[in-house]
Amino acid sequence: MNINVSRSTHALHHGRAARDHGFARAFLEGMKAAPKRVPCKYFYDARGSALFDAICELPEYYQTRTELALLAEAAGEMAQVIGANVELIEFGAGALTKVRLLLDALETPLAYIPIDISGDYLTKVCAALDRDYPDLRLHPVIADFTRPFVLPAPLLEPVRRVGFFPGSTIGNFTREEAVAFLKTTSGILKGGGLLIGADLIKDPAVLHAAYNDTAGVTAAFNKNLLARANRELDAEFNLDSFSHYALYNPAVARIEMYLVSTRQQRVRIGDAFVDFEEGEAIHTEDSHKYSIESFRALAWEAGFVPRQVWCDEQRLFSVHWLEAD
Ligand code: AVI
Repeated sequence: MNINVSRSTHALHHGRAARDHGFARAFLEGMKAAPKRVPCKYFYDARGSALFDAICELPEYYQTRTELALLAEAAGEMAQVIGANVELIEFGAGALTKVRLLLDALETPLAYIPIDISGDYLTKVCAALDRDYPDLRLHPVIADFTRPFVLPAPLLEPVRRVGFFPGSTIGNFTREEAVAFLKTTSGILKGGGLLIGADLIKDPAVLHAAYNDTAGVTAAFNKNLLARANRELDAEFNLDSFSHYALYNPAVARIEMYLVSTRQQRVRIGDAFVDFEEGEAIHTEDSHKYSIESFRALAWEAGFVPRQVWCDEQRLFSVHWLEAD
């Protein structure tokens, strides 16, 4: 057993209770905004995470299987550019499925540091990883990686730290947030680099289908925000009186996701009441798509030197190696 879990200082002071409080505050503030909105990070309670895992299996949602195939095919090349004896840091680690492909190809990785906000889940998946990789030093960090966090001290000096950020989660950031996140990351990874997945601009019909699956899983994922408010905030949303609406906006190269009120209604949330016009929307998510060039430009702006890019034949998805000098 080689696991040493740490909670970053930030997570220690702003742990689960504060997160729930964060949801309450963000949700109520979002209901007062015009247009109404809720930050997409609040999708991921236990139910939302399970629904997202189901999305990743959908025939229309090409992203997960395409990225997994790219990693499986090119892990050897990726391991070459990453180099030997690295400390691998994964941002928003989740189920740890993709990293196994990388770990299998890397030459003597020294340590693996998955960062995730969901402590119970992270501890569980790390126990399984530890059984399969007994020689790897595992150091899970429970933290919201979009906010300041503390990394464990390096095992060896000088340390070569490499980041792993698959899944195109960067697409859920605004451009400004993405640049700010990458700037911070390039500082943490100085002397190493970042392997990052980015979904590509493509036929709008393909994008539209990926966020409007016929089984209705994405709709359930979107509506789970209201179900979560009912569960956690003593709210009374009638899920049948809101509809899932996702569209691709080519002018800004992003999927925009909304929950649209199908009628005029007043909804109680704890002691407060929120009014909806018929057709009024809550903006719940943006998922930005990039061209290979526009993603490389973003990386440059944030202080990385973009190097190798791997992408499937249909140009659906890309994985980038960005050097942090
Ligand atoms: C996590 N993220 C990259 C997903 C996306 O495609 O933007 C979240 C998602 N939203 C709807 N379907 C999947």
